[in-house]
Amino acid sequence: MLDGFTGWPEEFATRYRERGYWQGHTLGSLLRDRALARPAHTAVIDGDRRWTYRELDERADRLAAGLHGLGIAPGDRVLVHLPNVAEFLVLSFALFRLGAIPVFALPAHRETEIAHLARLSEAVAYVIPDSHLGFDHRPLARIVCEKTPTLRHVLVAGDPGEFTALSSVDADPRPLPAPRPSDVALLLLSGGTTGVPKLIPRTHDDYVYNLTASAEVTGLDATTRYLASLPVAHNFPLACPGVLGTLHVGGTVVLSPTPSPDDAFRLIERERVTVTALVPPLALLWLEAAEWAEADLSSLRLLQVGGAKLKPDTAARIGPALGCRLQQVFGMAEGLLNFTRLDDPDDLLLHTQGRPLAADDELRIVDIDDREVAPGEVGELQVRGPYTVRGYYRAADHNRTAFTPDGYYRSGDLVRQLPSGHLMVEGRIKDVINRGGDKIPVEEVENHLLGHPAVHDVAIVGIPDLTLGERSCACVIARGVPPTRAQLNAHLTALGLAAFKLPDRVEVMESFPRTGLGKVNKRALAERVAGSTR
Ligand code: OOB
Repeated sequence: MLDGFTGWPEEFATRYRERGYWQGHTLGSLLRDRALARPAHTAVIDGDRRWTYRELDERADRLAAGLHGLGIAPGDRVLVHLPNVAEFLVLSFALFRLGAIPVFALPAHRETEIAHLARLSEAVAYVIPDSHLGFDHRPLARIVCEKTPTLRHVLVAGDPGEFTALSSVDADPRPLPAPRPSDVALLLLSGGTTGVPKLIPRTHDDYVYNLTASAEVTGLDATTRYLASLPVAHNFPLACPGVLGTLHVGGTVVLSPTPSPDDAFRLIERERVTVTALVPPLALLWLEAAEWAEADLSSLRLLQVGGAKLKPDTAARIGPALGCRLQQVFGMAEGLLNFTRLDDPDDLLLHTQGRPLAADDELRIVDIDDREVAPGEVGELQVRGPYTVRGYYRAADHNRTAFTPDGYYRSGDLVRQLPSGHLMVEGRIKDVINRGGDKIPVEEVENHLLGHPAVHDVAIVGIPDLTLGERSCACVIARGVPPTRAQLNAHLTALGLAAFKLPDRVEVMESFPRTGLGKVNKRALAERVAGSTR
């Protein structure tokens, strides 16, 4: 078993097997089953490339053999930093089959995040595109190599420069030791915890359930043509039901290089896309673009929106403007997924973030002392269940506070639950800013800002924003001449921080409001900043 992985207690594992959540399949076998059933059906479309199920399946086998030949062994971690390209799928299935564990980084991540993920996971290989949206990944890989003693290979989709071309890692398929369904299959990045980013171990058993059950509530079948608009390294477009759920039902995955209406609308028309997933700010952008765009979007049947709270008035515009049904999704990489159902009445569809996927998702809504609140009241959502993890990877100390002694994950989200089981997300108590679906780990950015010579103290708070839901504001107590936003952001960029984490605004002040215990009172601070005009 992977060290640093907290599994489910035996009694729960037995229950989840008995009740059919864990069926003993691996992610690698899922593609094999489809390839046997419908070999000539198109599995994936990426630009001019169209691969059938047979082709994707064979490529995954050849790459698995090639990676094995490089010395990548079952249980080894491989840091995957690819955008929405067909190689992402081949590589993922190759690793699943080999039992090596992909660590999925987001395309926006840069040196700080990547070096941290590489070291935390002790990655043996790092897989990148040559360049993506104007950013050359090879110089970044050079730095990551210097900082990561375990890294033995950099594999490049495209022009490899001094590294190895991913396309050259290929060998005749050979029998490989198969992973067990209870093994960790992948590591996802947490959207928000304190301190440094955490990794979330997902097993074959639990992730196969995650994507299979998601495909079912989303109504996917072999006629589905799913457009991956959001970066597929994220749980939502990856497996809720996303690209993996689509392949599981034998549908077709269409990869969009960006979620912009320009790219996505063209693909929806050309490939007759039926389903896609967006975060709320992009849904707004699509609504605006649909007013003037000439593309034919009539094939679109369902738009999933999640990752951040969707406003009811935006939700109400989706059906009429895009000619498709809406599904709200409130999920987390740690596990729990909530979906509005396809036959939900409008009031639930527009005003709630859905209800849990599994009958065995155990939800508890609690007050500050972990006592359950009265039905319908707002409290923190805690959850355990057949696809919700029991611990972050290699984070024993943090796990003691992030999970309750009886194994519930403390989501940090404030919700209320309706008698129907549907949840409404009302806020959060974790120190994360949700910038339109991009999660900013506040403490991490504050720590980097404290390293700037003109910063004596700093506290980052969210400020309401019409499009993004919220933006970030860094409140700074200066040391000497107050720093400008440009200077602070140049500092963070030089450290190699993902761009979405850079403060949208900087406010210099003399002091921070404090709580009785002397901690920064972020709520009062946020009110102070929201009150000042700019
Ligand atoms: C998804 O996953 P993560 O891990 O990036 O972020 C999880 C957090 C949740 O704890 C919650 O704070 C927020 O994102 N969130 C929402 C939301 N969906 C996620 N807040 C309000 N309304 C929603 N609909 O974001 C994610 C994972 C799987 C599917 C969909 C989203």
